Amino acid sequence: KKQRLEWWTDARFGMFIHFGLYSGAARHEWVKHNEAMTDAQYQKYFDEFNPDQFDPTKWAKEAKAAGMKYAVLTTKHHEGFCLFDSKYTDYKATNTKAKRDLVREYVNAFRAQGLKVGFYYSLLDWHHPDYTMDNCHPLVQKDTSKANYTRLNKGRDMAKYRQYMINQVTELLTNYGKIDVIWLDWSWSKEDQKKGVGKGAKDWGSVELIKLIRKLQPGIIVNNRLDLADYKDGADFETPEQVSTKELAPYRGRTWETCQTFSGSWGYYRDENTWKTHRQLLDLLITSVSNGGNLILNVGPTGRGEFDYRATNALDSLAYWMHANS
Ligand code: FUL
Repeated sequence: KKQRLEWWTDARFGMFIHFGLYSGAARHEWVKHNEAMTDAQYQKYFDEFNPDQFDPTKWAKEAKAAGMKYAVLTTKHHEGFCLFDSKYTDYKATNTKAKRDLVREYVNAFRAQGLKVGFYYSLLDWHHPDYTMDNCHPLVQKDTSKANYTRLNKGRDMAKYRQYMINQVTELLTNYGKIDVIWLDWSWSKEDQKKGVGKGAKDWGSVELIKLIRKLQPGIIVNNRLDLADYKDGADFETPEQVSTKELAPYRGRTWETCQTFSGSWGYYRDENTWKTHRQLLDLLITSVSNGGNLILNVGPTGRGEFDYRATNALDSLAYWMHANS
């Protein structure tokens, strides 16, 4: 474990990229949930998905200039849409106006810039017909009564969805060469699992998944959201999300990566006005590194596939600081 983590602990700084159908909606990657949309209502974002400015070489150059050493891209977020050409679904980028396997282009572009490549893969899936509904599903909303779950979950079969995940993780870890990080997202607390409103290791088939991952990519680094606390060859690192700089000190001595956004949401949110200042971003980086952790800073490209000017400005400012100090 120590050996496989060597490059990663040395790297310290990475780029998270959240890109999907929600990027076109431009108001949070949870928009389908937040606005309780049905598949039919969400379909327009698939029909209009057309990232004509998608150029991962540009992204990779900005990441590299800012001092980032690796990246993690959402191959599938909670909405269920796949940026890669999966054999197991039609809900994928190759079937949109993009007509391309965007994951392949990302992998090639980032590798060519000398950056390590990672995949985010959502365990939650708000599109798959066999995914059973839980308290985060767009269609559940406030009615978390047993009767509502029973009604909504009629005919859904998590065993089939587990097989779907196995198939897709196999594709991702077989068809794109060496993958350096896999970021699986996420499991509920033990209390929510006990109450029957949230999912964990049993629902995901986590032990089977991790065994498969380790078999397909022996050097890969895995985050800790599979609910594998009881399994010894489980997670490699902890993932404190959007915590303040004050909350990082207790992580000293552990293996961790704090994930952070520019403005609050992960997917592009055009009208969010809570962007961190460049000084705050620098503080986050310095505090993370000085407490012995990594920082993975997120960019949510626009629906057209570009970085928003505010993101580019922030990365430029980090690049300037890196240039002056390293
Ligand atoms: C969370 C997700 O629900 C967010 O949308 C985002 O992907 C973040 C990194 O993890 O749990």
